[in-house]
Amino acid sequence: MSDSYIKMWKGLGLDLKAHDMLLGVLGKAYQDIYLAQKDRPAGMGYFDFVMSEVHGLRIKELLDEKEAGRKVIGSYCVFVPEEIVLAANATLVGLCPGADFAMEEVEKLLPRNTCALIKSSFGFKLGKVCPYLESADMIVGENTCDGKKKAYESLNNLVGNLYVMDLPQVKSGQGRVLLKVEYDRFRAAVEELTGVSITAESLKHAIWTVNAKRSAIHRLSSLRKADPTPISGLDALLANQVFFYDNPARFTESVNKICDELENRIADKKGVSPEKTPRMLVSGCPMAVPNWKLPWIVETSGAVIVGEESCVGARGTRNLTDDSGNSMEDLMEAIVDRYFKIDCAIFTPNPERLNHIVEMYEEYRADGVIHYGLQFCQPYLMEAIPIEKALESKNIPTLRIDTDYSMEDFGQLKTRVEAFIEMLK
Ligand code: BJ8
Repeated sequence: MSDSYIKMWKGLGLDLKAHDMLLGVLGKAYQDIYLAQKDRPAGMGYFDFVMSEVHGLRIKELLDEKEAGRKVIGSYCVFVPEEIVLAANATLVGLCPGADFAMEEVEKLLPRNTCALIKSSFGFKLGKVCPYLESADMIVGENTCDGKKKAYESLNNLVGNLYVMDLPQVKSGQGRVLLKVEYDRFRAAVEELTGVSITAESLKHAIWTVNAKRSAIHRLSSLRKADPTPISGLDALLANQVFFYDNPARFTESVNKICDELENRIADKKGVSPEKTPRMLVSGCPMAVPNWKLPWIVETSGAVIVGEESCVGARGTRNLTDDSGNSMEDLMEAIVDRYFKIDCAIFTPNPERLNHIVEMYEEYRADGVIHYGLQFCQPYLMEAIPIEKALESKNIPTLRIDTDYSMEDFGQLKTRVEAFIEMLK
């Protein structure tokens, strides 16, 4: 590791020993899970590079931006509108981690039966191993599930810059009004933080930038409908994960470049697995870096993942924002319209999500659905049961999995996934 990175991490207050350990585990997992795959598109080289520098070069870029006066805002949820952040000349980064860390310390602050996503967010703070969190000028929490809502009260004691966004739980007229009020309040808070007044022009420009990023991901997703599929689910998931960290314009360009390559692969009938390999749709809780356990199991058990109905996937990127308005009010309304469509399980009732799962199952020509729920995640685990029933009534084979970030259930999960795939053949 270069001396300048060590200095940089020290400056951010990271625990160098713990951080080294984390990078060691991450590097090994990446090697075993990602680099061991065969026939990867050459364009994935960019994402391999990004991952190898995820705590290095990208952090240096953020710190350079900060030095030049730009602010960094961290978020834990796809309800935080990147458009507003970019319009104020700030950068948005995702903060959700996908690995357990400092669990003993975490369980002094949170009950054991808290989902792994929330626990790991605390673990990365308490263990002092997340340079994104430590670089952020503002950390945005959101009132989504009860776990997050209450956890932010405790997080507030650990960080000095938490901003909490309230969110509706019902898709009603009043719910939409609340979202609009909260997005206006957020806009004002971002303006205050950055000292930049957002204009209709800067907001419109930011909408274009984020739409371009989402369109590139839509293009990538759509190419996965081909059989044989030209890219593994693991690699497509990685692109969806990097979505939350990378410079938006560079990300868009890199994804589009991969798509050019995938189009050629499809024309040549070249896939990552043979034609007629069982195709899976994964639906449920978001998978943050380096949570690759389930896709790794699926894709080393004779199937390929063709879509993610997840916030790190289609749920997070599905809709574009209407950019036709020319006033601040019209553009803010368009942003509210776009985000209000997100079908997170915190909403009640939430029928859109089931419709989207069925739609994706058909469009991506999947053979089965794996519902992925994190243990103790009430919204998704509660929804999983009626979803499984509804899918089965439509003759859509479904496997319901509850798991966490540990590797303890790896063997048991693999046996269940293999049996499911066998049944689909
Ligand atoms: S919009 S899915 S990113 S809230 S896994 S912390 S729900 S107990 S992550 Fe999410 Fe926003 Fe919704 Fe998407 Fe709670 Fe469940 Fe834990 Fe979760």
